[in-house]
Amino acid sequence: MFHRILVANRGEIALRVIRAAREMGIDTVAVYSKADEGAAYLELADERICIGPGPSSQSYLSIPSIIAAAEVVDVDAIHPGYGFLSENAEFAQTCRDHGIEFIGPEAETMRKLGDKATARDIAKQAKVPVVPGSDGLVQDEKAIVEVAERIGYPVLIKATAGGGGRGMRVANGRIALVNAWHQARAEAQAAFGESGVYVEKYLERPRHVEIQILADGRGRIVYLGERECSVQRRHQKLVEEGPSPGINDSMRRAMGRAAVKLAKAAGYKGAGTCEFLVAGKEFYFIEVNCRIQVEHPVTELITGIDIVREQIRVAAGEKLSFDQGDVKVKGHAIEARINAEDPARGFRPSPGLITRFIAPGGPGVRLDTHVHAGYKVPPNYDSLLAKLIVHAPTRQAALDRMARALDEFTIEGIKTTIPLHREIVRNAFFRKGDYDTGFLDEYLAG
Ligand code: MV4
Repeated sequence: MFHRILVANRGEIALRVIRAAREMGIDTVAVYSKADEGAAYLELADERICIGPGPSSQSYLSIPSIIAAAEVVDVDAIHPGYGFLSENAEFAQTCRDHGIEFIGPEAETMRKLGDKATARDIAKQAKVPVVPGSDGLVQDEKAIVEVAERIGYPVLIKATAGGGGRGMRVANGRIALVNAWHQARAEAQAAFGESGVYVEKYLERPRHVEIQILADGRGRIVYLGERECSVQRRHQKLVEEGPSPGINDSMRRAMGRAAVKLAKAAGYKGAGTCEFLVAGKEFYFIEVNCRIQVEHPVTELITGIDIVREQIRVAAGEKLSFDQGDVKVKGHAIEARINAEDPARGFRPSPGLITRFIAPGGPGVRLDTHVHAGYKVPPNYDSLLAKLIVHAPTRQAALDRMARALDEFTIEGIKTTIPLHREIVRNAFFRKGDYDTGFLDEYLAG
């Protein structure tokens, strides 16, 4: 097992990794930028080291700065958290080239799956259902028109280097399609330095359901149930829950098996997520996320498995200590993401000093946060302040528990998404489980 790991991230996920490591008897080194200097959570690491100024490009995204820090403090491994360098294949490779284990999949796996058209190809090869669409990238106008007229409009053009919704264009007919194709390519080139695009049938208001997987790279791959993530705005999730209220046991099992098949075909190692869209009675693979995700606690609460701990164990070369038959989903969990944003003003970031902070607690309540009264939310980064996760025997009980916990939660000094969550959890459609990816926009539009 590792003796010391460096946590190449900040905020709540840095703290989550520090906690897992501490329970495993592994020392931690936290890195921080000037904008995070003095943050209380940094004191919970065994050591901390400044890696640069506030801008991410010169700190949390700087491979040389992080590798230099890791060399100075002499760690065995680096945990990348989510965001920043977590899905950067070059970073994974650089870590390993320096004799430092990257806590995540092989660089080559990340490269393949990070390219969405390649991930789609791997899925198809593995007989995992994908949305009807192109075979690989579409190379010219003629090819895209052919694909569109075979599958029927509307179609969705996606950047192969994209993901999380960036670089997508819907087209409803031939003329629009050719324009959209040129626009999508230009946009992808500008955003990702890679113009490759592929096409899929556009699904109207699908559900977004994802499967958590764990692979030890030694032959064992398990799925840990699913999370329903359809409550989102501009590809930012607000609420996640598990099990999904929108699928039945037969789809659940088929999706889990599909995720494992895909992971096997890709030679996956570590914790990962296979994303699917659900439309009617069908589900379709769309992307793999090669990282621990924000919403992983939902799965931890319903399975009792510490995913970050397992991620560290398999990175250190240990086998998974359980198999699929040992994974039992118990009860229901819901997560509310608490962001420093003002929903009344278009979710404008609301950084600044937290003057009052009263945390919810009691039975079945988990709060993952690095903030407290007196904490100053820096303007530089993602606005996630806290994740409130509840667990209860049934979905109804979990909804009531979430409503109660949100009512206990007080944050003053800045605007947060807490009031919006109080409304969502009481919304009749949400409570019935009758929602899809169009729910939040529709709700906000009134
Ligand atoms: C789609 C789709 C409809 N049809 N693909 C958005 C993020 C990226 N991961 C995939 N996304 C979508 N892909 C086809 N063929 C609709 C979306 C989509 C979406 C997906 C998941 C969660 C929220 C979403 C919001 C808008 C669009």
